[in-house]
Amino acid sequence: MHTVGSYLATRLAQIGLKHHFVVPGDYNLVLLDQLLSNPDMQQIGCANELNASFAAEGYARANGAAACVITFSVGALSALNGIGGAYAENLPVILISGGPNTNDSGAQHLLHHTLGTYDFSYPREIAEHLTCAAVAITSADDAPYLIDHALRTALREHKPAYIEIPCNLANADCASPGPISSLTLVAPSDPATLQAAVTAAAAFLASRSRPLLLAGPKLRAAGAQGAFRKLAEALGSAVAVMPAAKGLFPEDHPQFAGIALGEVSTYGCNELIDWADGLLCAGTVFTDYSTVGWTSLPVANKIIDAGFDRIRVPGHDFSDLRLADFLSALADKVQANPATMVEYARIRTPIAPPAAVPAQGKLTRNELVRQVQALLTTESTLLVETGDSWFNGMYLSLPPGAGFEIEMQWGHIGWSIPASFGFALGAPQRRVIAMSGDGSFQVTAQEVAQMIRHKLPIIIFLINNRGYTIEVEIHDGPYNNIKNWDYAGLIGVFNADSGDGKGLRAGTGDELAAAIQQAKQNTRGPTLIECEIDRDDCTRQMISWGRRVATANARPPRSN
Ligand code: TPU
Ligand code: MG
Repeated sequence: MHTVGSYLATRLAQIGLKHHFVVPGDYNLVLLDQLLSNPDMQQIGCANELNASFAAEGYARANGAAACVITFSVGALSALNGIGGAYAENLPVILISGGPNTNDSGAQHLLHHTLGTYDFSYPREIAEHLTCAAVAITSADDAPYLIDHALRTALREHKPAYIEIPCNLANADCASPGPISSLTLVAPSDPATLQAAVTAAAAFLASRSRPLLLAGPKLRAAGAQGAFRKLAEALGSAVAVMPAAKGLFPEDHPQFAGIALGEVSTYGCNELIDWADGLLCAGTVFTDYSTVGWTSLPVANKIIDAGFDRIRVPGHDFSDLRLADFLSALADKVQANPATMVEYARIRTPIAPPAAVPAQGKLTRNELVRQVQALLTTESTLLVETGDSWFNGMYLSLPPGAGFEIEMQWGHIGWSIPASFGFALGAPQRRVIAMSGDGSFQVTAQEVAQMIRHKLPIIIFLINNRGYTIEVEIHDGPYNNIKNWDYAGLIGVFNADSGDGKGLRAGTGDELAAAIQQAKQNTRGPTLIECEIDRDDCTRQMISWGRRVATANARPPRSN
């Protein structure tokens, strides 16, 4: 026999979760006991709900899905920020909230952790805006149906879901789970629509003399990386990759033509996109950031927009198709046209790696990037934080198999620390490396303590440039100065009476090289390397991008 809580635990384990992230509270304690009773899942405590939601977000990146369990209202409202991030980044993170005792709903009772009114529905109502399914269970009878509905919708849509379980129902008896395939089966594309879409797309590409492929971040949620590669190899064109899709097409592939970010693309890539007369955009997301303040938005009649479940070819709009089905079927139909590849071979000049600077000299951003590049291997996954870390990371060359994670759509500073913690638990075989600015680190620093607790050998490059430099480049003011911390010293604080975290400081190239050596040897905990660089030592790309974004932000209101 199952309880509501053990039913949920079984389902979470069945969809592949080996961990769930929690912050306890009296509304979820009985539920946490029920989840603990499942031997296939480990419960992972976090310092606060924002961090727990980002840890789950990072875990979902590594593992395909994740769960975060928090208390009613006060816990949920903090976690919902990371849930918004999971929505924006297309990750099925399940937010599970404890809820009030069923006897208090509608009984004119006031409860703690609420607004002090008789309304207990607002957390679920808010969650409705940030998830693809938000359910509040009100009886053990309906629990299996509602839990399955939320999980199934999240897995199919690659979006988060919210499940609220009253504190007096978590251990109430309920039905046993049915076959797991009822949650995970994806409906196939409609064959007639698929054929029509492929015919239209193949005709469009055949009518272009210079077709190009552009890879976007939704390729991963759509499970379409393999199909995209198959299409690239059939068409033989150059392949440009958006920063948020970095790593989804191998950078050592002969057709890889660089990172596409408007005027701050890697060398030759923007010129190639301008020169192309037909673009197949697969899983792309065009925002003010990814189009560099709307300066590189592709013209609609020049593109095929192949989205997660919608394919638009000029003059056509097909929906309810699986992107992987479309790309794979199109690969079987296209005629090879390597024109953009030939052109790219003409204009590309191999990018010289940044030169090593005198090792005793003051540490520069360039030298830091050079040493991080040398650290990357097939086993590495690099997580880069909002700020110049985005730009420091996106132009690195990924060795075959290396991973890259960026939260460019939601862009919440502080994401990378809890997300690397979650990622490392979800992918224990990977060498996780995080790059974060000082300002971002101050938002979620406590989660380094969980890396210590779980002995995760994550390497954190903490770039201390004494402030919010990305904001300086967009719009400067006194608000961009922050209180300096002893970031390296903080690790001793977190180790306290037990722990093998290491905090190191690097002010020169030599010191950085030595610190990286120590970090590699520290297999029993995280190593934070505080890299001291000048406040205005930032990428030229962030300066140009920041100016364009500022111009877009400053457009005056349209007069009616
Ligand atoms: O490399 P650098 O100095 O730019 O990075 P750092 O030091 O981490 O500073 C990041 C500054 C920053 C802010 C304050 N980037 N974006 N923001 C705006 C912002 C505010 N609050 C949240 C939750 N997310 C944001 N992106
Ligand atoms: Mg900074």
